[in-house]
Amino acid sequence: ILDNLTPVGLDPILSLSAACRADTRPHKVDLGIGVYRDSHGETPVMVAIKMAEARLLEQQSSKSYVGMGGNESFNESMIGLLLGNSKAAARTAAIQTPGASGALRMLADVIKLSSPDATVWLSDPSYANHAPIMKTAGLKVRFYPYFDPATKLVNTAAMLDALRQAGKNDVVLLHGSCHNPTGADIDLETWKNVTTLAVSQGFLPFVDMAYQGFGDGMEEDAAGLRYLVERVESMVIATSCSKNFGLYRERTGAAMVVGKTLEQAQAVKSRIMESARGTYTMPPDHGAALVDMILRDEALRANWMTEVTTVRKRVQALRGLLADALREQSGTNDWDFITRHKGMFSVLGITPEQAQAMRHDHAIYLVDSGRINVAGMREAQAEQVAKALLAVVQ
Ligand code: PLP
Ligand code: TYF
Repeated sequence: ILDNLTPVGLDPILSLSAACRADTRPHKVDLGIGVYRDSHGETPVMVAIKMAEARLLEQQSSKSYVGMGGNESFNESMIGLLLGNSKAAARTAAIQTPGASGALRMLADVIKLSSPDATVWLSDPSYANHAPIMKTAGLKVRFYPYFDPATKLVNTAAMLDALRQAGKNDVVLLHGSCHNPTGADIDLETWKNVTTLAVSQGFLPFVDMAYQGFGDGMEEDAAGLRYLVERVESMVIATSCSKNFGLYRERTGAAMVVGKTLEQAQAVKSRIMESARGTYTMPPDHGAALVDMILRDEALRANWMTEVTTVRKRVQALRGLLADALREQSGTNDWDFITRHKGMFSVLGITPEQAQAMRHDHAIYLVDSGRINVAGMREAQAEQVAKALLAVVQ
């Protein structure tokens, strides 16, 4: 039965990291995979996580199963983190999932179950796994214009124009903040315009929030989502604790359903649990237990918020250093857009060939799409990255 399969290539982003690790040039720089690195080039366990882990080690008395919905206390905490004081929180149900990836798939499954012909609209470009996850769930995928190569910002007019064609059988996926891969976010006015369209055209908004706190702040990054959620009848949300809690490998995230009523949200949640049962059954516990402990403990929460602020400020500072180096070396302001991008990523608008030349000729690893992870660079490497970039675009 297994005779019909030929090997397939690995995930291009993950293979890029492996290629960088194998590169023996001492000056190599890994701007590929979206993982935060500190000024020592490491991805440390956050201090609040270490403290929560110590407490958990002491307090945990059983490793017995938790249940299909995961940790319900965590689910409630995550609704609070994303929706704040929004009234819509009262008609929201959440389920713990293996990362935002698990949430994306579970939500795609219930969309497919409820509306088999639904189309999911993704930004062009979007997170590399969005289309595969939606397609694997059997959904159709379409793209709306998003990134403007001329300004390196969002082409808001083109985006809204396209979304005017989305209707009741459509799902529109939006990045909550810190757009992956481009770094170009929509502003609050555009969130408002998308909200108006969702209400008038009846499409289902689907927000993927993978970097809350990495853009302008924990509350600020949720402002668009919170505007939207109060005004639409229903929507779905996928969220991740991989980046803002540094829990990557613990696979911690949640899927949320905002219904017309709490009963409707809970009914959809029961269908998600049915889908989870037929997929992985139950999510891993460890990461969710830590996140819940941190969000419910004032001191741990304050400690965590401080660390996220440090990370955000450092990435902003790195953007400044890179833009400064590019301005000085090129004698132009052409690269200033880097400081206007949010989160860890920036799409630089270079060609795949130029991205490959960065790797081959300069030992600087970035995705072929021209995306860099700004946090992959150390402060002292900004000049080197700028020099290589200007050399390949010449
Ligand atoms: N969504 C976006 C936009 C992402 O950038 C990522 C990347 O890690 C994910 C989802 C998946 O996150 P997780 O590690 O929680 O599955
Ligand atoms: O876009 C990124 O780099 C992160 C990490 O299959 C990632 O979101 C990359 C590839 C992948 C899963 C996660």
